[in-house]
Amino acid sequence: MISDNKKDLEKLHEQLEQENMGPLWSSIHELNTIEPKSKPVPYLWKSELIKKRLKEAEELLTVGDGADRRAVFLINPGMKDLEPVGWGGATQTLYAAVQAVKPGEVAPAHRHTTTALRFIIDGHGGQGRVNGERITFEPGDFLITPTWTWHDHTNIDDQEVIWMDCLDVPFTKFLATCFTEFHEKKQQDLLVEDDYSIKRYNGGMVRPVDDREEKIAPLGRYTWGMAKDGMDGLAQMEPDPYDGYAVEYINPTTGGDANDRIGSRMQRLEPGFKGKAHRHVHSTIYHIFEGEGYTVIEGERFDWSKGDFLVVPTWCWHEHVNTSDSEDAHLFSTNDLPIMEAFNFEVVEAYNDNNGHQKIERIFEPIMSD
Ligand code: GTQ
Repeated sequence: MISDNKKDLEKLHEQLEQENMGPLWSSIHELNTIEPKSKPVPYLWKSELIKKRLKEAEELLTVGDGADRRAVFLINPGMKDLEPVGWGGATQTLYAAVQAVKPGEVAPAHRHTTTALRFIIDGHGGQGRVNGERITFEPGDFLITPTWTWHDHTNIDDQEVIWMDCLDVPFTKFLATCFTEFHEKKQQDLLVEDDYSIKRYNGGMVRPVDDREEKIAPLGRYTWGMAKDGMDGLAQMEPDPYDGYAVEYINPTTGGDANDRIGSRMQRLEPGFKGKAHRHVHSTIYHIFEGEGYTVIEGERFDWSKGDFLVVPTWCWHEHVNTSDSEDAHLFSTNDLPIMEAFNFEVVEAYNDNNGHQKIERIFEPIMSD
């Protein structure tokens, strides 16, 4: 029984709050949720808007001369009160940003315990140095700089280069586990020949014999061609009902995710593909690399096209559709599956009603650039 003396109960609750305590009897359902309740909400950022703001930043700051990086990060509206110091959070674990490097700029070398990866969106002169290796960046490439690996970036072309960054910032900030170290030099020294790790993995699924031992970043660059070949193979068969032809980037010495705490995928939705809905505990950030279509999340339709970013938070029903009848759609995505799996949290559920499709009840209106 809980007393019906509301006044005295409220007084006790206030008293507890002032004394930095709380009444479990009135908040137990907030603690023990029947199912996961995500603070981050389904959301979409348009490419044009992000690019416009990046362009404005180009006028205002120079990378390597005052600014360490030029990147605009995504803040999930549901995360706003969780991240009062401005470090961004697209989901409760993952941070994403779009970074621009102008010709000749050098983003200085550093390393951090937060884990990082990049997906090249546009431009041809991008280069990175990772633990002493110079790595070429081309559009469609996926690059990793896992925990505590030195990294700096530059652009040797005459056109700007832009890419997506994804880091586990919200996760490491919440745990307060981030250490960062700045390199004494702006660009770290080259210790091995250029594209060393790419040459070592030229064969794809055969590895140099000394990589029997586990390494954190045996391969630094996964080219668009590798992902494309993988999807081309799958495309000779029936697509997965939820994700079409989807591959994940793996560490060839462990078979696990390429990046230690972030999962990454590339998926092809063939023309007219209409995926079925499911939900899972892990959260996902999608970058539309090519194509157009929409994703229905919890009954809301999110229309997307090339360059947009979309978030599917924890435990939200979602299904993807390619609206083109002639062009493939390619979605790059990052997820927190490695974190969920490490703690046995992952659960997947298929949507069984209505032949696997949600009813579209709302259409999301993104903020557009003016
Ligand atoms: O390029 O090293 O978007 O350290 C956030 C933190 C990019 C980077 C980000 C970083 C970087």
